[in-house]
This record gives sequence, structure tokens and C-alpha cells, in this order.
Amino acid sequence: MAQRQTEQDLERRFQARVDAEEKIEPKDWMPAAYRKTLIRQISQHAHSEVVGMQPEGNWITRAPSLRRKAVLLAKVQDEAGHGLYLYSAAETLGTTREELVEALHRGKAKYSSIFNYPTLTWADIGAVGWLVDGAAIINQVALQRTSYGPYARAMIRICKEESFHQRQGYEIMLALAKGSAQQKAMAQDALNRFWWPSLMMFGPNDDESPNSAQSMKWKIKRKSNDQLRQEFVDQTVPQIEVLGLELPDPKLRWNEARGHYDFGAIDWEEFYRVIKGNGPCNRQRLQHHIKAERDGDWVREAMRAYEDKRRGREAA
Ligand code: BYC
Repeated sequence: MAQRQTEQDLERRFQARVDAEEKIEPKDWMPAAYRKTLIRQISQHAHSEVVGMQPEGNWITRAPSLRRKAVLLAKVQDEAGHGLYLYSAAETLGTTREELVEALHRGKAKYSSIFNYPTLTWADIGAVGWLVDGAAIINQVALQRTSYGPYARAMIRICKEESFHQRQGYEIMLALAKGSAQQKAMAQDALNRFWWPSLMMFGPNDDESPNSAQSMKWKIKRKSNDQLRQEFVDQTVPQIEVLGLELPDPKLRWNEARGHYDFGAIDWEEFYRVIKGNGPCNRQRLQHHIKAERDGDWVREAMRAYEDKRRGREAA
């Protein structure tokens, strides 16, 4: 009983710190469920950054100019870096990168639904940078104020790079939209295909989101899935107009009374199909990741052997 009281006291103190906007740091006491939620969210975020390299990496060898190739290479490398910051943030919670990657390979850990869609044309690289990184930034700007210190600090660095990514995507779209009729059609097709999956990135509607209420109370999430999705729509529609492309949803309309754009219904059946592993590219993405991990085994083995030898020398 006395011990239960202590646990309750600790939880009360923890919540008071969160309410006072204090950052929680790795060695601080935290509820087991807070730790578990953070490991889930941060690791899924890390996996998304790394798996997200695949649809873009697909176009490095086919970028239409040396400048486009250099920019895309730099962007894809940035995503690898984001994955590393995030795996490191997750490791401060007492897990290891090996455990996290294993959970991904066993299908236990998710990664963002968006990366299960193919990049079929060069315009898709524009759409990914503009829409996908655009959606990611909206979510991540809010996460810069998340309650867990290492995650918030990783987000600050990541957001700086993401805004460059978003601009490079928009610049590709702008060049295509102002180009030949064929290029403009390619840009329109990429917008049409990536629009709905981008809206799905923010997760289910608030009343269908099992993790939201607790994550908002703990200030892991600072804005709800629907709030962030609405921000994305409001920010992006004027950008579509500047491109001179058609709106990808006939129900997109400014609502004066709400002060926001209204939009059509999202196909949630498609979303759940994709996050359960049955999207267009799920198997391909996972198999590629598993193969890349195996192909890198010899490097890890060599590093371990070197480290063992160094320790042996130090001990002698
Ligand atoms: N895809 O209760 P909910 C990037 C899952 S950008 C897959 O609302 P939560 C990049 C959710 O995990 C993308 N799964 O969950 C950009 C949960 O299942 P579990 C990465 C999704 O966590 C460009 C279930 O649905 N960004 O990396 O409160 C280039 C119920 O949902 C999705 C982040 O990860 C989805 N779209 O809220 C390269 C941001 N949506 O876990 C790379 C950090 C929901 O219980 N994450 N689910 O089995 C978050 O902010 C939150 O985790 C979410 C979901 C808003 C995504």
C-alpha cells in the first residue's frame, strides 16, 4: 500500500512537471507507459526516416540534371541523419537500436504509411519533397515542444533541414508546372496521387485515435491529428494555386465561417490496409531494409572485432 502511494506521488509530481512545461530527461523518473509510448513513437519516426530513403533513392540515378542529382543525394543523406538522431533519442529510454530494428523486421513496429506508395515519375520526387516533407514539418514543428528533452532537441535540428527539403520539392513542382504541357500533366498526376496519402500521414481522426488523449496529457503530442491535418490543408491549397494546378479534391473549399478549408472524406479503409502491411510497396520496402541490414553485417562484425582487440590491448 505504502509503495502504491509512492508510485502515485511520483506520477503526480511527474504530471506537475509536464504541466509546468519542464522537459523530462533520460534519468528522471517517468511512468512506464510514458516510456513505452515514447519508444513506440520515436522508433516509428526513426524507421520512417530510414525507410523514406527508398522511394527517393529510387530516383538518384535518374535525376534529370547534375544539380538535381546533387540536391536529391544531399536530401536522402539528411534523412539517414534524422534516423540516427531519432534512434539515439530512443536509446536514451533504455532500448537498443538492434531491438528497434528487429521489431521493424518482425513487423511489430510501424513506419509512416506514406512510404508504401511508389515514386513512378520524376514529378513524384517533387511531390514527396513538397507534400510529404511539408506534412512532416507541420507535425515536427509541434514536436519541437514535446515533453521529452532528447526528442524535442532532435526535432529542432530535423526541422531546419526539413524546410530545405520542402522547398526543393516545391521548386521541382514549380519547374514542371511552368514547363511543357506534358511536364505540367506529370506534376498534376503526382499531386493527385500523393494528396490523399499525405493527409493520411497525420493518423486517424481524433475520435478514432487510441493513443491521442494520453499523449496529449503527457504533452508528447502538442497538437491533435486533425488539427495538424487542417494546418497542412490550409497551408498547401494556396501553394497549389500558385503552381496553377487543379485541386486534387473537388470538396476543397474555403469556409469563411470556420476560417479553414473544408475537404473531402479520407479513405480510412485504404489507410488501415496500408498500415497493416498491404499497401502497394510494403513488402518491397521491408525486404529491401532487411537485405541492406544483412549486407552491412560484415561492417558491424569488423567494428566489433576492432573494438574487442582495442579493449584487449588496453587491458594487457
Ligand atoms: N503511418 O493513436 P494514433 C518522415 C498508427 S515523415 C503508419 O493516432 P499516435 C519523412 C499509430 O502508430 C513521417 N502508422 O497514434 C518525411 C498507431 O499504431 P500503434 C514520420 C500510423 O502515435 C520525408 C495507430 O495508427 N513522422 O519521416 O498517437 C522524407 C493509431 O494512431 C500512421 C512521424 O513519425 C501513419 N501515417 O499518432 C523522409 C512523426 N498514423 O503504434 C522521412 C511522429 C497513425 O499503436 N509521430 N499510425 O501500433 C507522430 O506524431 C504520431 O505517432 C502520429 C500518430 C501522428 C503519426
